Amino acid sequence: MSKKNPRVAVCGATGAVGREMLKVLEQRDFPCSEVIPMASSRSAGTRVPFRDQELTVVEMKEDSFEGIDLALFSAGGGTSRHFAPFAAKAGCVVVDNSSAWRMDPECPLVVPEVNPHDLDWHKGIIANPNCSTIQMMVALKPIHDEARIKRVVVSTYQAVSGTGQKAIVELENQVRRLMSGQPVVADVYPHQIAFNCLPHIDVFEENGYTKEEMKMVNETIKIMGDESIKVTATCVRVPVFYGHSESVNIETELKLTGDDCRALLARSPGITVVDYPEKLAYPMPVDAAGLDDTFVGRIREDETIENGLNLWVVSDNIRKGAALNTVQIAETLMERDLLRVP
Ligand code: 25A
Ligand code: L14
Repeated sequence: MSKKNPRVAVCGATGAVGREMLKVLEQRDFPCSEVIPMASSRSAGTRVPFRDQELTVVEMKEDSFEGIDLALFSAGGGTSRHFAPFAAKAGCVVVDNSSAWRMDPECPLVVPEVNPHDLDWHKGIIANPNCSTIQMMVALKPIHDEARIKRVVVSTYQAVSGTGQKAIVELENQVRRLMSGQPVVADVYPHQIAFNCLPHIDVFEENGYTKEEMKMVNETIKIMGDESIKVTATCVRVPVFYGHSESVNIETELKLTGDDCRALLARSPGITVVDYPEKLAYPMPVDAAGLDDTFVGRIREDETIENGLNLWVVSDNIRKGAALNTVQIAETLMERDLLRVP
């Protein structure tokens, strides 16, 4: 890479994740010579805050990527499938938040704490995993290295911000209407989300699981680079604004006591252990919102099997689950001198 700082495009800059990307680039003082916010024609001309200025959003087009070194995408799967190849063709490295490229064998799927080495073989498009998968990988990788995970049973409690800005507004509006005795309006979700739980995230597949559940199954295997790990998931939308929570039950080959696990996770990157039941201290989404780490607590041995553990894992889905992980991938590319399309 040339020694000059890269020009960076944020594609989908007006969305919940895109706005957070701008914030994370600013907070981490990401070395860039320029930031160009892009979105659909609907939002071209709107202004987004960055550092002490406001940047004007430009419409993303096929030829928008000339002279841009790095594009951080969060504009939905269809948009990404269409535009990312144009960017890569123009020599711009893409880090994409959507599900479009995750299972493509040509595209690394990366959590920097877990598999940074997979960036070495990128061909221009790198995928950022699903938010629920990312935080589970951060928590499980140290355990897998130490005791080999055989099977994972996970249930998620996912915030509405995962669906984007429009879902945040829908939950706010439903709460307001219900508290003033008016009937709810549901546009984004198929049912009322305020004061409710929906065991349904993304679309249903033929096997009866949702696409979100199958992402956790398939992405885990790709990120861990281990086809022997069995994962089964139930993904649930809950009326929380920011922060996904997960109840994770694991079975390991080797014995790891609760104390071993607590000590192991406490010294692992990107994790804060919050596990003081006597003080009623455990991870919660309202505490994790706006923070970078993955928080793990309620660590207990599963007494029904020989080598098993239960964990409660919480992280901000818009930060570690999306914008932060994307920027960390970009930072790792720079560190490894990989910011170029081979
Ligand atoms: O297909 P997938 O992978 O499953 O992804 C589907 C959705 O998931 C979100 C993302 O929502 C995406 O739309 N998402 C993706 N990865 C995620 C992850 N890892 C993830 N969520 C969590 N974790 P989003 O809200 O973050 O981003 C939407 C952005 O995409 C832009 N976009 C859509 N089509 C586009 C396009 N950009 C370029 N070309 C296209 N063809 C979209 O642009 C948005 O920036 P937009 O400006 O048209 O925004 C649509 C309308 O949204 C409203 N709005 C946006 N932000 C705000 C807002 N209103 C109020 N306040 C805001 N802050 C506006 O009304 C605008 O018109
Ligand atoms: O990244 O919470 O695959 O609605 C799909 C569903 C992002 C979040 C993905 C949600 C997502 C999402």
